[in-house]
Amino acid sequence: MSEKEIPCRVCDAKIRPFMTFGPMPIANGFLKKEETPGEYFFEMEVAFCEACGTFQLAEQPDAKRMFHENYAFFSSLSRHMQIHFQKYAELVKDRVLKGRKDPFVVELGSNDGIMLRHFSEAKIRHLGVEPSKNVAEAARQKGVNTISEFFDLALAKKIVAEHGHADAVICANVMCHIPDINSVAAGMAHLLQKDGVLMFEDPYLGDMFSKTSYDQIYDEHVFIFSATCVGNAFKKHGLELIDVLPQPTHGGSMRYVLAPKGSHPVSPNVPALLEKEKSLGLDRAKTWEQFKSNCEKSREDLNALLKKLKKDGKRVVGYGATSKSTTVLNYCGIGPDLIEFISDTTPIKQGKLTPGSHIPVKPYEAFAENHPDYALLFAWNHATEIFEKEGTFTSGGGKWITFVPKVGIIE
Ligand code: JHZ
Ligand code: SAH
Ligand code: ZN
Repeated sequence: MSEKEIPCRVCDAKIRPFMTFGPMPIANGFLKKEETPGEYFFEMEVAFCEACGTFQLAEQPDAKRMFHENYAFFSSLSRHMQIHFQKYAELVKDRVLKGRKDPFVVELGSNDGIMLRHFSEAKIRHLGVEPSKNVAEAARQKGVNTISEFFDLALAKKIVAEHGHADAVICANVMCHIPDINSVAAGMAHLLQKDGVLMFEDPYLGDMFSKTSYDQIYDEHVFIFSATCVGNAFKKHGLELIDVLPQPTHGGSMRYVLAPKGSHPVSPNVPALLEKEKSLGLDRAKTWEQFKSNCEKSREDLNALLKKLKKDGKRVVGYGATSKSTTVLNYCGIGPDLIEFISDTTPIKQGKLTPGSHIPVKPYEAFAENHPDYALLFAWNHATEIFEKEGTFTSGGGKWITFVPKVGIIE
């Protein structure tokens, strides 16, 4: 336990970091060789607040260092995620918008328009709030109305003044990125109609614990949420958790449905999940001590496996230069001596080095045209989609290495 005391970002209780992952660069800060001398690092410590059940980073780099005109994550590159967001949009239309006159939908972190395009195509009034200008522009190209701003209470007021209140506010993998959750929750309460609905999904704390998927923790993810913490954080602002819907995406996520208190019935799923989180001890500091030792074991095992393969003269490359891999590589101290390169389909990442660990990122062809002996699956959350298309790698004798839930070679 660190000496340092910090205020909990949700409830202001005094808490202490229980673990550090060491100095970390910007997870999506892929860089050229000549940029490596000035590379930015912060100490990535995590803390857990027992008073409100919130898992959080002690320090997060400034938002503008992470989200800008060269943001490296484009949502639409995964075919399975395209289908996921089409279904999410259908659910919002059916469950929230049906029967409403000229409804208005706002999405935060709308990225390249992967979800909002389904509202745009259906001619539904919509607005994307997307501060990273390059991905916002990709969304506009798809006909998605987008403003490049960071959402907070002040922006919520501006949106209401210009467009009126929203029937639905939707988000995916963005709520857990915004440090001032009280400003966001107050902004949501202001933005929503009296009977409006807020839906958001993020990687789920229960999955991170059970799978030791510590790679969900990086600069952008200032929170790893549970229903306990979300319920507490939004209650103060008059919003009530009315449903929780587990999702298989991003290694196990939870979709939270909230609404102004008393405006909608509360599903029995909510008390059931709150009870389950208690029985699993997700709200206790002791659990996070266990998580810490699970992370240390995972780090030892991954290093041992990669060092053995190197000694045996095997070629190992990485598959998917994910944000998550920045945590794995820097926490485990793995560099280009153990991993030859990482293959990734994102043009803006290619030809650059991975943050901190400085492993070259190469286009997919570098993998496909010269299969290695082993591929370390950094994009493990997309395993189904990837295995579907990489049959020739395994049929040719190639093997996958994973580290979630345990380090090992997939036989
Ligand atoms: P992927 C990002 O996380 C960052 P990351 C962010 N913080 C977040 O929460 C989630 O997204 C939503 C490549 N790829 O989805 C594309 C292939 O090369 O796991 C991507 O660079 N071949 C906002 O970065 C990366 O892998 C493929 O076949 O951890 C996947 O990144 C596929 C499917 C992907 O998100
Ligand atoms: N929803 C997409 C994109 C997630 S990436 C998906 O699930 O695939 C997270 C996005 O949130 C980034 O594009 C980032 O620019 C955006 N973001 C970060 N801070 C934000 C804020 N304060 N308000 C709105 N969007 C934000
Ligand atoms: Zn707290």
